[in-house]
Parts: sequence; structure tokens; C-alpha cells
Amino acid sequence: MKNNEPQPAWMEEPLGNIERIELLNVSLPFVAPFGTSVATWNSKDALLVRLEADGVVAWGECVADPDPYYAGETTGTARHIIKDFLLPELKPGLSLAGLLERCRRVRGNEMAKAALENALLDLIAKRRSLPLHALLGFPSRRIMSGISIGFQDDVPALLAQVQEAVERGYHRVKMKIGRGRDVEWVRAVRERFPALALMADANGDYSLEDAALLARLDEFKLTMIEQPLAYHDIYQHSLLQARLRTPLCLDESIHGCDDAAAAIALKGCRVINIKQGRVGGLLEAVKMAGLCAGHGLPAWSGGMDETGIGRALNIQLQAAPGFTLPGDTSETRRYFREDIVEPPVILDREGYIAMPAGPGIGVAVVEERITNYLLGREKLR
Ligand code: OSB
Ligand code: MG
Repeated sequence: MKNNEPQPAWMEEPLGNIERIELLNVSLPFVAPFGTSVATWNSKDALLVRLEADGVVAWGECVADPDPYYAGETTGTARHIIKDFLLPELKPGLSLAGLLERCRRVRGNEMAKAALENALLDLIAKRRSLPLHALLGFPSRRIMSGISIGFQDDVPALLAQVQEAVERGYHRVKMKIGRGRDVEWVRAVRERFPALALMADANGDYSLEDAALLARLDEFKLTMIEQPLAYHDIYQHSLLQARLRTPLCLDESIHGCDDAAAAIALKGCRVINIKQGRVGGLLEAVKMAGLCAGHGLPAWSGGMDETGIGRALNIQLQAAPGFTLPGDTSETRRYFREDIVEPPVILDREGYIAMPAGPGIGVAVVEERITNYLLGREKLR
């Protein structure tokens, strides 16, 4: 955190004794494979952080995958960074603000940092019997829903998936695109669903040479195209944005508020996908939403097909001002037959998602169920 920002009192209070710190690896099978231009995943293999203090159990979920195909970080690198560089900074008497300041010395590794920050915020909130949104100072509200539909074998299968999403009441649908699976696939969806709030996510599959091809998507009135160019790029996106009517949205390229400010200044995008895990945590994500709002840029909460822990956290985050568009916040059943938290996320009759009311992340982690999906468990303290 920079020192010119208001910090609530709880950020400066000692974190107190944390009796037990554990890392758990879980693997939850998906109901169907999730295909993107960078990888196809059959399960959510997540690294969980479990803290125990004064009878309170708190959780964080690292959004990294086991592979480095979406982002450079993996569950393995996150374990290494948390264990060998972040936790050693957690000295007795330190506050959350103090710890985060010390962890700034560790470059990058935002997903590892977010997982620890998330667990500590859950702990602080639970100790105060407050839901996370209230700890952060935001009133409860129901949030908008959105679904991300992965690659399907053929157009009819894609149309069936979109149809189901529309029937369930999702506020917007995102479809994955990539080389050879773009214009005609989007055209088919748009022709069948003329009024649908529809967007496309390329996960960096194109280059600037594809500008003319991408411009052909303009006719389909997509709400945005997400990360068409390289995963680390902002500048070339600004050149592409100047050639497209459709707004661009950045995902992979944005690792913190400085990146977001650069993208806004360069006009590299007109929308930002804020994934709290990708930007280093909830506090940075809240700041980024404020930054976007200050520049009149719509923003939304992205997802990493999280288990119920990360899913609940993303919902809590969207109580913050600035999340003006529906995000990738979908029902639990879209990914999992059984999840490790209760209750599952469901849409109400108007397609909204209720803010869970319990303390911290707001939902209860069912530890007996975790046993069924556990790959490994390591006690660090
Ligand atoms: O690019 O937004 C992405 C899932 C894993 C990795 C990257 C992405 C996604 C999604 C799904 O699109 C988001 C979700 O449903 O949680
Ligand atoms: Mg994306």
C-alpha cells in the first residue's frame, strides 16, 4: 500500500498470534472440460491457505493453476514464494499493513501475495464477526452475474451452452475465441441471440497483424474483446484499440494499479477485468476499481474458475464501488457437481447473486469434503 491512501484502523493493528498455517492442494473435477486458446482444464487444482487463530479458521485460495499457461505463476511457484519469502516476513506484532509493506520487496508473484492477503483478511473479518465487504467498508448488495463459456466442439454445441446460460438468466455471456475459432463462431451466436450482452475473450491468441480480422468482429456489437494480443502487452493493444469500434478489455496484462494507469493513459483498453488474485489481492483490487471509476472506465470482477472459497471472495469484492459491469461470477454448478463450501452460489430469478452474509468470505468451508479432493497438505507453522 502506498502511504497516501486512507488505511482503516484494523490494518494497523497487530495480526496477533496465528497458531497454525497450512497449505493444501486440492483437485476438484469440472463438470465439463474448460477450453481456452491457452489450455484446456479438466479440474480446478487449487492451492489453499488455511490459518487457525484463537479458534477461528480462515481461508485463502491462490488463483494460480498448476501450469504456467494463463499466467507465469503456478501453484508450485506460489507455494515456494509463500513458504520461503512471504511467511518469513510475518513477524510477531506486525500489522497487515506492515506485512504487506514488507512483502513489497518480493517482486511480482501477485497470485501468491493475494492468497496470503486473502486468508489474513478472512481472519481479521472473522475475528470481528464481519463479512469481508463490511470490513472493507462497503454495504451488502446483490451483484450481477456472468458466465464464461469455453471452446465447444462445434457451433451447435456452443449455441446450446449459450442458450442454457440465457435461460438461467445470466446478465452477460462471454465466449472464448482464438485463431480459426472467431468470426464465424461469434456470428453464429450473435445471429441466434441478437440482443444478448455478449463478449469474447482471446487470452492473447492474436497479434497486431490480425487487426483487420479482429475488426471484422465490430459488426457483432460485442460489449468488448478481452485480451486479444500478447499476455504482457499494453502498447500494441493501444494501436489495435485505435482501429476497432469494439472496446478492448485487458486481463492478463494488468498486475496492479500502475499497469491499469498505464493502460488507461495509453488508451490500451476501455474496460478492465479486475481479478483480485492477479493484482495481488483484495485491497489492490478495490483500489483499481476506484482508479477505473475515477477515469470513467467500466470494470468487472474476473474469475479463475475458483472453488467456493475464491468465488465467495470475488462476490464480497464486488460490493466495492467501480464494479459497474457483470463479471465472470457464475453459479457453482457451472463448474462443480460438489464444492467445498456451503451454500453454493446460485442466481436469483433476476439473474443476480446474493452477498453471503456470514463472517469473512461469508460461506462455510466443509473440511470433511476437502478430504475427498485433497492432493496434499503441508503444515508451515
Ligand atoms: O481469461 O478470464 C480468463 C478461467 C481461467 C483462466 C483465465 C480465464 C478464465 C475464465 C473463466 O474465463 C472465469 C470464471 O468463470 O471464473
Ligand atoms: Mg480473460
